Amino acid sequence: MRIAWTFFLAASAVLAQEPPAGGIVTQGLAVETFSCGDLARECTGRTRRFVEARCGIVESPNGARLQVPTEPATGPDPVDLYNDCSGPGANPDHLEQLETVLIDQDGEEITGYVFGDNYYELYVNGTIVARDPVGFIPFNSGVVRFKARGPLTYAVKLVDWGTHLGVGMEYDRWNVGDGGFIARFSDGTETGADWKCRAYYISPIEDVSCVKPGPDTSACPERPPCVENNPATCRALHYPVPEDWASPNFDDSDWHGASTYPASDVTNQRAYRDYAEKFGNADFIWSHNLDQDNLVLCRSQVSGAP
Ligand SMILES: [Ca+2]
Ligand SMILES: [Ca+2]
Repeated sequence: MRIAWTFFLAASAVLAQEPPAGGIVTQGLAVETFSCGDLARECTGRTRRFVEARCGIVESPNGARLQVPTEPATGPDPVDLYNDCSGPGANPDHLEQLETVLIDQDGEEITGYVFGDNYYELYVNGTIVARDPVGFIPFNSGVVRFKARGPLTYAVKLVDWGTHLGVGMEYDRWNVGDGGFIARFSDGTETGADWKCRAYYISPIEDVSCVKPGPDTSACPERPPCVENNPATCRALHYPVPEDWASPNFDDSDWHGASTYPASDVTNQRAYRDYAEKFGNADFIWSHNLDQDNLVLCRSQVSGAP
Protein backbone atom coordinates (compact mmCIF):
# COMPACT_ATOMS: atom_id res chain seq x y z
CA MET A 1 0.00 0.00 0.00
CA ARG A 2 2.84 2.31 0.73
CA ILE A 3 3.96 2.24 -2.89
CA ALA A 4 0.48 3.06 -4.21
CA TRP A 5 0.00 5.84 -1.66
CA THR A 6 3.36 7.32 -2.47
CA PHE A 7 2.66 7.13 -6.19
CA PHE A 8 -0.70 8.85 -5.77
CA LEU A 9 0.68 11.65 -3.64
CA ALA A 10 3.75 12.09 -5.73
CA ALA A 11 1.96 12.38 -9.07
CA SER A 12 2.29 16.16 -9.15
CA ALA A 13 5.69 16.11 -7.48
CA VAL A 14 7.29 13.79 -10.03
CA LEU A 15 8.08 16.62 -12.39
CA ALA A 16 9.58 18.64 -9.55
CA GLN A 17 11.82 15.64 -8.78
CA GLU A 18 13.31 15.62 -12.27
CA PRO A 19 17.03 16.42 -12.12
CA PRO A 20 18.78 18.40 -14.82
CA ALA A 21 19.31 16.35 -17.98
CA GLY A 22 21.42 13.23 -17.76
CA GLY A 23 21.28 12.87 -13.99
CA ILE A 24 20.43 9.61 -12.22
CA VAL A 25 18.74 9.78 -8.82
CA THR A 26 19.28 7.12 -6.18
CA GLN A 27 17.92 6.88 -2.68
CA GLY A 28 19.52 5.42 0.41
CA LEU A 29 22.70 3.64 1.30
CA ALA A 30 24.96 1.51 -0.83
CA VAL A 31 23.80 -2.11 -1.12
CA GLU A 32 27.39 -3.31 -0.83
CA THR A 33 30.73 -1.75 0.14
CA PHE A 34 34.30 -2.84 -0.45
CA SER A 35 37.95 -1.79 -0.34
CA CYS A 36 38.62 -0.06 -3.60
CA GLY A 37 41.63 0.57 -5.79
CA ASP A 38 44.97 0.60 -4.06
CA LEU A 39 44.10 3.28 -1.52
CA ALA A 40 45.48 2.92 2.02
CA ARG A 41 43.76 0.14 3.97
CA GLU A 42 45.65 0.80 7.17
CA CYS A 43 48.07 3.31 8.60
CA THR A 44 51.48 2.33 9.91
CA GLY A 45 52.59 5.85 10.83
CA ARG A 46 52.01 8.18 13.73
CA THR A 47 48.29 8.82 13.34
CA ARG A 48 45.71 7.16 15.54
CA ARG A 49 42.87 8.41 13.42
CA PHE A 50 42.46 6.31 10.31
CA VAL A 51 39.26 5.61 8.45
CA GLU A 52 39.51 3.64 5.24
CA ALA A 53 38.12 5.16 2.06
CA ARG A 54 35.73 2.42 0.98
CA CYS A 55 33.65 2.32 -2.17
CA GLY A 56 30.06 1.21 -2.53
CA ILE A 57 27.40 0.32 -5.06
CA VAL A 58 24.07 2.10 -5.13
CA GLU A 59 21.19 0.92 -7.26
CA SER A 60 18.98 3.22 -9.26
CA PRO A 61 15.21 2.60 -9.54
CA ASN A 62 15.74 1.02 -12.97
CA GLY A 63 18.43 -1.34 -11.67
CA ALA A 64 21.58 0.50 -12.73
CA ARG A 65 24.50 -0.15 -10.38
CA LEU A 66 26.60 2.94 -9.71
CA GLN A 67 29.89 3.01 -7.81
CA VAL A 68 30.28 5.74 -5.19
CA PRO A 69 31.98 8.00 -4.47
CA THR A 70 34.19 7.18 -7.49
CA GLU A 71 36.23 4.49 -9.20
CA PRO A 72 39.73 5.47 -8.09
CA ALA A 73 42.50 5.33 -10.67
CA THR A 74 45.81 3.65 -10.14
CA GLY A 75 48.79 5.93 -10.54
CA PRO A 76 52.02 7.15 -9.00
CA ASP A 77 52.10 8.21 -5.37
CA PRO A 78 53.08 11.82 -4.81
CA VAL A 79 56.10 12.28 -2.56
CA ASP A 80 54.76 13.00 0.90
CA LEU A 81 54.94 16.59 2.07
CA TYR A 82 53.05 15.60 5.20
CA ASN A 83 51.63 12.13 5.79
CA ASP A 84 51.15 10.63 9.25
CA CYS A 85 49.42 7.56 7.83
CA SER A 86 52.53 6.10 6.22
CA GLY A 87 55.10 7.92 8.33
CA PRO A 88 55.78 10.43 11.10
CA GLY A 89 53.98 13.32 9.37
CA ALA A 90 56.41 15.98 8.19
CA ASN A 91 58.78 14.82 5.45
CA PRO A 92 61.59 17.41 5.26
CA ASP A 93 63.40 15.42 2.54
CA HIS A 94 60.54 15.67 0.06
CA LEU A 95 62.45 17.53 -2.67
CA GLU A 96 65.32 15.01 -2.66
CA GLN A 97 62.85 12.13 -3.05
CA LEU A 98 61.10 13.46 -6.13
CA GLU A 99 61.14 11.42 -9.32
CA THR A 100 60.00 12.95 -12.59
CA VAL A 101 56.89 11.61 -14.29
CA LEU A 102 57.78 11.80 -17.96
CA ILE A 103 54.92 13.03 -20.13
CA ASP A 104 56.80 14.74 -22.97
CA GLN A 105 60.54 14.13 -23.48
CA ASP A 106 61.09 17.69 -24.71
CA GLY A 107 58.88 19.23 -22.05
CA GLU A 108 59.51 21.55 -19.14
CA GLU A 109 60.20 20.06 -15.70
CA ILE A 110 57.56 21.30 -13.26
CA THR A 111 57.20 20.76 -9.51
CA GLY A 112 53.89 21.09 -7.69
CA TYR A 113 52.44 21.08 -4.18
CA VAL A 114 49.05 19.45 -3.73
CA PHE A 115 46.50 19.10 -0.91
CA GLY A 116 43.01 17.64 -1.24
CA ASP A 117 40.18 17.18 1.24
CA ASN A 118 39.84 14.23 0.99
CA TYR A 119 41.13 12.74 -2.28
CA TYR A 120 42.54 13.82 -5.62
CA GLU A 121 43.87 12.47 -8.87
CA LEU A 122 46.10 14.85 -10.84
CA TYR A 123 46.45 14.55 -14.62
CA VAL A 124 48.63 16.64 -16.93
CA ASN A 125 48.02 16.48 -20.68
CA GLY A 126 45.83 13.45 -20.04
CA THR A 127 48.47 11.44 -18.15
CA ILE A 128 48.05 10.70 -14.45
CA VAL A 129 50.83 12.34 -12.43
CA ALA A 130 49.69 11.45 -8.91
CA ARG A 131 46.92 9.66 -7.07
CA ASP A 132 46.32 10.62 -3.44
CA PRO A 133 47.33 7.50 -1.45
CA VAL A 134 45.04 8.27 1.52
CA GLY A 135 41.45 8.44 0.30
CA PHE A 136 39.65 9.62 3.42
CA ILE A 137 41.45 10.40 6.71
CA PRO A 138 44.02 11.29 8.00
CA PHE A 139 44.72 14.35 5.86
CA ASN A 140 47.94 14.31 3.84
CA SER A 141 49.72 16.57 1.36
CA GLY A 142 52.13 15.80 -1.45
CA VAL A 143 54.73 17.04 -3.91
CA VAL A 144 54.85 16.05 -7.58
CA ARG A 145 57.29 16.56 -10.43
CA PHE A 146 56.64 15.97 -14.11
CA LYS A 147 58.04 16.89 -17.50
CA ALA A 148 55.47 18.09 -20.00
CA ARG A 149 55.28 20.30 -23.05
CA GLY A 150 52.88 23.24 -23.16
CA PRO A 151 50.19 24.16 -23.69
CA LEU A 152 49.48 22.27 -20.48
CA THR A 153 46.13 20.81 -19.51
CA TYR A 154 45.82 20.33 -15.77
CA ALA A 155 42.87 18.13 -14.76
CA VAL A 156 41.96 16.97 -11.27
CA LYS A 157 39.40 14.54 -9.95
CA LEU A 158 38.38 15.61 -6.46
CA VAL A 159 36.41 13.61 -3.91
CA ASP A 160 34.92 14.50 -0.56
CA TRP A 161 34.83 10.95 0.82
CA GLY A 162 32.49 9.71 3.57
CA THR A 163 31.51 6.67 5.58
CA HIS A 164 27.77 6.46 4.80
CA LEU A 165 28.25 5.57 1.15
CA GLY A 166 25.39 6.52 -1.12
CA VAL A 167 24.07 9.41 0.96
CA GLY A 168 27.27 11.46 1.21
CA MET A 169 27.63 11.63 4.99
CA GLU A 170 30.23 10.56 7.52
CA TYR A 171 30.65 9.22 11.06
CA ASP A 172 28.06 8.23 13.65
CA ARG A 173 26.68 11.74 13.75
CA TRP A 174 25.87 11.68 10.00
CA ASN A 175 27.95 14.76 9.37
CA VAL A 176 27.62 16.42 5.97
CA GLY A 177 31.32 16.76 5.13
CA ASP A 178 32.93 19.33 2.89
CA GLY A 179 35.67 19.18 0.29
CA GLY A 180 38.37 21.52 -1.01
CA PHE A 181 41.50 21.32 -3.14
CA ILE A 182 44.58 23.50 -3.53
CA ALA A 183 47.68 23.21 -5.70
CA ARG A 184 50.55 25.35 -6.91
CA PHE A 185 53.02 24.52 -9.67
CA SER A 186 56.42 25.94 -10.56
CA ASP A 187 55.22 27.04 -14.02
CA GLY A 188 53.12 29.62 -12.18
CA THR A 189 49.86 27.67 -12.34
CA GLU A 190 47.80 27.93 -9.15
CA THR A 191 44.30 26.78 -8.35
CA GLY A 192 41.90 29.70 -8.56
CA ALA A 193 38.73 31.12 -10.06
CA ASP A 194 40.14 30.73 -13.58
CA TRP A 195 39.86 26.93 -13.31
CA LYS A 196 36.69 25.24 -14.58
CA CYS A 197 34.74 22.65 -12.59
CA ARG A 198 31.70 20.43 -12.68
CA ALA A 199 30.02 18.19 -10.07
CA TYR A 200 29.27 14.52 -10.83
CA TYR A 201 28.06 13.04 -7.52
CA ILE A 202 25.80 15.09 -5.30
CA SER A 203 24.43 14.08 -1.89
CA PRO A 204 22.68 14.37 0.51
CA ILE A 205 19.70 15.92 -1.18
CA GLU A 206 16.00 15.37 -0.63
CA ASP A 207 14.17 17.21 -3.39
CA VAL A 208 16.36 17.16 -6.49
CA SER A 209 14.47 20.15 -7.91
CA CYS A 210 16.93 22.28 -5.90
CA VAL A 211 19.52 21.33 -8.55
CA LYS A 212 19.66 23.84 -11.40
CA PRO A 213 21.25 23.19 -14.81
CA GLY A 214 25.00 22.86 -14.66
CA PRO A 215 24.42 21.01 -12.38
CA ASP A 216 24.32 23.90 -9.92
CA THR A 217 23.47 22.79 -6.39
CA SER A 218 24.11 26.09 -4.66
CA ALA A 219 20.38 26.44 -3.88
CA CYS A 220 20.23 23.02 -2.17
CA PRO A 221 20.09 23.11 1.64
CA GLU A 222 23.25 21.94 3.41
CA ARG A 223 21.16 19.78 5.73
CA PRO A 224 17.93 18.81 3.97
CA PRO A 225 15.11 17.47 6.21
CA CYS A 226 16.08 13.84 5.53
CA VAL A 227 19.37 14.41 7.38
CA GLU A 228 17.45 15.14 10.57
CA ASN A 229 14.59 12.71 10.03
CA ASN A 230 16.21 9.57 8.64
CA PRO A 231 19.54 10.19 6.95
CA ALA A 232 19.66 6.76 5.36
CA THR A 233 16.72 7.84 3.18
CA CYS A 234 18.44 10.84 1.62
CA ARG A 235 18.92 10.95 -2.13
CA ALA A 236 21.92 11.32 -4.38
CA LEU A 237 22.30 12.62 -7.90
CA HIS A 238 24.85 11.03 -10.23
CA TYR A 239 26.21 12.00 -13.64
CA PRO A 240 28.41 9.65 -15.66
CA VAL A 241 32.02 10.80 -15.80
CA PRO A 242 33.11 11.26 -19.45
CA GLU A 243 35.93 8.88 -20.36
CA ASP A 244 38.14 11.63 -21.81
CA TRP A 245 37.50 14.31 -19.18
CA ALA A 246 41.26 14.75 -18.46
CA SER A 247 42.28 14.95 -22.13
CA PRO A 248 43.59 18.20 -23.63
CA ASN A 249 40.90 17.92 -26.31
CA PHE A 250 37.95 17.47 -23.94
CA ASP A 251 35.31 20.15 -24.41
CA ASP A 252 34.74 21.75 -20.99
CA SER A 253 32.94 24.79 -22.40
CA ASP A 254 29.79 24.01 -20.41
CA TRP A 255 31.67 23.69 -17.10
CA HIS A 256 31.47 26.67 -14.76
CA GLY A 257 34.24 28.71 -13.20
CA ALA A 258 35.68 27.22 -10.02
CA SER A 259 34.41 28.65 -6.77
CA THR A 260 37.16 29.69 -4.37
CA TYR A 261 37.08 29.21 -0.62
CA PRO A 262 39.22 30.59 2.19
CA ALA A 263 41.43 27.99 3.87
CA SER A 264 39.44 28.51 7.07
CA ASP A 265 36.35 27.12 5.28
CA VAL A 266 38.18 23.95 4.24
CA THR A 267 40.78 22.76 6.71
CA ASN A 268 42.80 23.39 9.84
CA GLN A 269 44.87 20.27 9.25
CA ARG A 270 48.66 20.32 9.62
CA ALA A 271 49.07 18.73 6.18
CA TYR A 272 48.03 22.10 4.75
CA ARG A 273 48.49 24.55 7.62
CA ASP A 274 52.18 23.85 8.23
CA TYR A 275 52.93 24.32 4.52
CA ALA A 276 50.60 27.18 3.58
CA GLU A 277 53.47 29.26 2.17
CA LYS A 278 54.25 26.50 -0.38
CA PHE A 279 50.87 27.22 -1.96
CA GLY A 280 51.62 30.90 -2.62
CA ASN A 281 48.54 32.78 -3.78
CA ALA A 282 46.62 29.66 -4.76
CA ASP A 283 43.01 29.45 -3.61
CA PHE A 284 41.11 26.42 -2.44
CA ILE A 285 38.73 25.49 -5.24
CA TRP A 286 35.62 23.33 -5.65
CA SER A 287 32.31 23.57 -7.45
CA HIS A 288 29.57 25.97 -6.28
CA ASN A 289 28.77 23.74 -3.33
CA LEU A 290 31.50 22.64 -0.91
CA ASP A 291 29.12 20.35 1.00
CA GLN A 292 26.77 18.51 -1.37
CA ASP A 293 29.07 18.10 -4.36
CA ASN A 294 31.22 15.08 -3.46
CA LEU A 295 32.81 14.20 -6.81
CA VAL A 296 34.03 17.25 -8.68
CA LEU A 297 36.22 17.45 -11.78
CA CYS A 298 38.22 20.61 -12.47
CA ARG A 299 40.49 21.66 -15.32
CA SER A 300 42.85 24.47 -16.27
CA GLN A 301 44.59 24.98 -19.61
CA VAL A 302 47.67 27.19 -19.64
CA SER A 303 49.85 28.21 -22.57
CA GLY A 304 53.15 27.37 -20.86
CA ALA A 305 56.60 28.35 -22.11
CA PRO A 306 56.80 29.45 -25.78
CA1 LIG B 1 43.96 12.38 1.14
CA1 LIG C 1 30.12 16.33 1.14
